Amino acid sequence: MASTRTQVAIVGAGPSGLLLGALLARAGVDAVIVEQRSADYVLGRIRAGVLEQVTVDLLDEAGVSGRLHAEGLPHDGVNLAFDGVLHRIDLKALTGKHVVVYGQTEVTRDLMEARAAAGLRTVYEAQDVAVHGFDGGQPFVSYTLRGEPHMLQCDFIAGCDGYHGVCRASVPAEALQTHEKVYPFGWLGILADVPPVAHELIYAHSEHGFALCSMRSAARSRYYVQCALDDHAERWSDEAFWAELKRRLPADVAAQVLTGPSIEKSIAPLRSFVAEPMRFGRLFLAGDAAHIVPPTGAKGLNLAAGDVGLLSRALAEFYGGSSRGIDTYSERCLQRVWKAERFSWWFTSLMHRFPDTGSFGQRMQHAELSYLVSSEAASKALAENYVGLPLAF
Ligand code: RFL
Ligand code: PHB
Repeated sequence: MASTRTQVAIVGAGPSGLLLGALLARAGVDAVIVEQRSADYVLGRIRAGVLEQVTVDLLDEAGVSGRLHAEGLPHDGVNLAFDGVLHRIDLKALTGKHVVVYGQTEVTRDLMEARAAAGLRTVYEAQDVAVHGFDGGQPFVSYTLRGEPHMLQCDFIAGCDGYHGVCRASVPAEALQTHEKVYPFGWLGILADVPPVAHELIYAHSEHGFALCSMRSAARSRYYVQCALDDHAERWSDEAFWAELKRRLPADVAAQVLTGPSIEKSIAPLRSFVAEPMRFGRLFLAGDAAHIVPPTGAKGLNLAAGDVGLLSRALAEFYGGSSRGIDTYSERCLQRVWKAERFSWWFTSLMHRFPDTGSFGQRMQHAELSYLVSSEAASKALAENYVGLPLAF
């Protein structure tokens, strides 16, 4: 069996694993990433689009933000639509901050390219990845590559392998507390090379269900509509999608939607999930491996970035002689995670049509939406959460 050694073995080359690898490299800590898919497969997943300032700062720190600053779209506001009217929440005026629209695919590509250029090791297409010995002093990751068994010895394992990964699943059940809420709908999303309908995002509440108008660039749009959990993307023609989207938007906005062939169409289920603690001996969980939010608040990727920002500092401190950072990692992450869970759950509950909401529930949603856009205090609470809460470094 081929055996190699590193300081930190990172499982998963999604945004958490790649950003952690970049931050550790900057801090002089050696890390190897083990990913079960190919780089092209990872880049083919269309996901997040909105970056908080905290995430942009971490990408700056990792030295991978050149294209993000050149091509990312800073947004000073976000729109809520209901009762046929668009209401703008002025993020900049309310918080002094903005968000940047730049796709997760691009963040991932930038991180992968910087990693390859720096000659840092990533093992793609690793089979049968397993984590061992993290409750003792000699952890290691085993995997098979092109039929050959491999062993990666390390000081620490970073579980950056997403919700379905092997790391969280390897922790003894009694050491883990999990909290979960599954929502009774999903999001059907499409990507199309047409200019976006508006310069800023539109979150729309309507009697036909939720819709979101987002974008990747001035020429590429990303749209979503709430759909049934048992729906299938193949059942939706492009024409049916555009018609459904327009039905859920204010008429004057719908009239401006430019349509075209979709280049991607998929359904994502909505879930809230937290596993705690986020550390077991020498194994740390980060990003979707530890927590999931429904996408309504655009928090998933940003939480992942925050986790690895804290973890990279904690590990650098450890090699500098202090274990304070790794000892408080889980607690500091979870403080921010639970607040983002609350915001994402609240925003999801407010904006979607629930199958079992009666007329009273619908009136409550309306009253809250109308309060949100007419009270500066309420708008500010939304804006403060949307641009992102601070990290407890
Ligand atoms: P990922 O991206 O799932 O990456 C995990 C990686 O681990 C690999 N892996 C394994 N590798 C080795 N061995 C194993 N046994 C492994 N098992 C899995 C996987 O192949 C993968 O490469 O987790 P990570 O890095 O923690 O990143 C999390 C983000 O991807 C996620 O939170 C966001 O995409 C969520 N999200 C959004 N977040 C935002 O901040 N803003 C948004 O606007 C936003 N929109 C979204 C979203 C997620 C969506 N979907 C589809 C879930 C919109 C959508 C539609
Ligand atoms: C996206 O552009 O994919 C996106 C934007 C905002 C969200 C979720 C997804 O809240």
